[in-house]
Amino acid sequence: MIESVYIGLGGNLASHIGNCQDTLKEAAEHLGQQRDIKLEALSSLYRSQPMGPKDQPDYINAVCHISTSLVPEALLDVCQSIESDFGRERKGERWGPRTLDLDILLFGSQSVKTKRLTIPHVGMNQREFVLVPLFELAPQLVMPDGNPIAKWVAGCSLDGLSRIR
Ligand code: A4P
Ligand code: MG
Repeated sequence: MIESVYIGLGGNLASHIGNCQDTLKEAAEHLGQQRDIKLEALSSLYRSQPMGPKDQPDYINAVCHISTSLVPEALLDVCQSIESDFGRERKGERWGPRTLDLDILLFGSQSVKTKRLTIPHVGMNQREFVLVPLFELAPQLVMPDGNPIAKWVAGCSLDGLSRIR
């Protein structure tokens, strides 16, 4: 079965690819080149203030839409291997700076709750740097709680978020 999947991309450190903007665009392209994954769309890039520790650079965030026949755990493996390829180091600090973070936001209408994976992604409804690019790609989307995404976007604070032209 082919599922429609949304992935959140974020980063706030340069990688060997270049600055964060180039890293995110390249990572989305790279994702679309993997077996059984097709990149359907990438949102605009957004600059956002860090959630969590404030002593780190601003983030660049985006959301991409893919279609895939992979199961969720296999897609997570692909995402984590791309994060490593793009210079991601896990230093144990929660919400610390990183070159690339790929979060599986929505996987069709599936809910997943395993040791490695929680889908829908925890906290996505509260994060303007997820909701706004997701709304750009899928303005008619109905969120897992049954509310239209427009309602969530209208309720979130847009302070500290700016679309990069
Ligand atoms: N994991 C569970 N569910 C998922 C999922 N749906 N997608 C597990 C991806 N991974 C999922 O993630 C920790 C573990 O989450 C993984 O091993 C996987 O099995 P990680 O990428 O190693 O660590 P992390 O990203 O630091 O932790 P976490 O809790 O996922 O943080 P978030 O929610 O990703 O937030 N500020 C701004 N402005 N923009 C950002 O993008 N991102 C973060 C990280 C903090 N502050 C930010 C941003
Ligand atoms: Mg993460």
